[in-house]
Amino acid sequence: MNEAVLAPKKTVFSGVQPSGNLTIGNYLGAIKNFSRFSEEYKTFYCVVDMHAITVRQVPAELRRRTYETLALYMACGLDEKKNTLFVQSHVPEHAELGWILNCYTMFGELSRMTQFKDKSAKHAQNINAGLFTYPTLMAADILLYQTDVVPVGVDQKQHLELARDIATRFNQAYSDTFKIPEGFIPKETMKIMSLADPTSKMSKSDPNQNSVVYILDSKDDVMRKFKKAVTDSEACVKYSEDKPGVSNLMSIYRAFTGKTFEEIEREFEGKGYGDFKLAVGEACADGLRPVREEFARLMADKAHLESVMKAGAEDAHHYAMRTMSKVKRKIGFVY
Ligand code: ATP
Ligand code: LTN
Repeated sequence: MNEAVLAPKKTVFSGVQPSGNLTIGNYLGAIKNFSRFSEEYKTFYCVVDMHAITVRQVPAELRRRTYETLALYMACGLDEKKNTLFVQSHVPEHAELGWILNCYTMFGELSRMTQFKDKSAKHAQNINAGLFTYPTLMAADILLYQTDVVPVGVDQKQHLELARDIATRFNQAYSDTFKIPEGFIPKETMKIMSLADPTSKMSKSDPNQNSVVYILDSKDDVMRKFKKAVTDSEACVKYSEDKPGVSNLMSIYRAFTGKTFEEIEREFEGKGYGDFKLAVGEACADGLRPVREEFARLMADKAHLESVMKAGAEDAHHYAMRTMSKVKRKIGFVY
């Protein structure tokens, strides 16, 4: 018999928080890459609502965004028949393993997480324990499914390394229990920067709406935002570390058109930033249009979204239970 038929598929897991309107950073850095794994891997894509409540959320908005994030996964090309799409709080093993892993994670390790430091500065009135232990819940998400590959943006690299450390520590204390996951961080789009401040990450929680292009922005909004994007005074389309504004726009243009930096430089030789920004806006709006249309269609049928999340949770639960029973036996719980 053909060995390839017998070999189990490798597993992919990733998650997005339903904590705001998704940006082209989320799209290019994460979601757009998810579908490349659908055929050859067993894929789990999760809407991580339990992570989202580490920051205060308006309940009705959190609920709406949970549906929207699921619909966006699907609109970005994730077929529910080929991918397990689900909501984190529907599979209780995430919280269960999260607690257990808290007991295998050091205070010092969590204190070094830059996302915790950034978010505590931003939400000084609400530095809750969940914000602090956010990375152990993320480790639980990943390790529950014996994940091989985790596609994320570069900002999640530190959390991923912690997940690997926790898994290694647990495996060494008992015996092999968890797969050690690898990150998949595509170089081309690993960090899309803010249009207003190209030295900081484009983030869905940025209060300056002009600095962020949302996946669901209208073409007019997309064009207006790119037109206003901060560049420099040189008026020369060239990729360079000391030209972060233009370089960021070039990365976005490359991601939407598939052109190389050299091709882009040639295309805009002798032309000003005005022409270039117009072209970036067009390419981005054209790339997002099918996603926006499909999203609107999916959001009009809530019952279908509910059936997708229900089937996804049942499938995920089946795999999560297997890991949980192994973990409980190893640590000495009466099981
Ligand atoms: P927040 O602003 O609320 O912290 P976020 O925009 O960083 O949120 P997440 O839900 O935390 O969004 O991230 C979802 C995925 O998108 C992650 O894999 C993250 O690495 C990726 N991502 C987020 N912003 C960017 C960006 N600007 N460039 C590339 N990838 C990004
Ligand atoms: N922490 C991630 C979201 C997230 C995640 C995960 C990503 C939660 N659990 C598991 C990959 C794998 C974020 O803030 N972007």
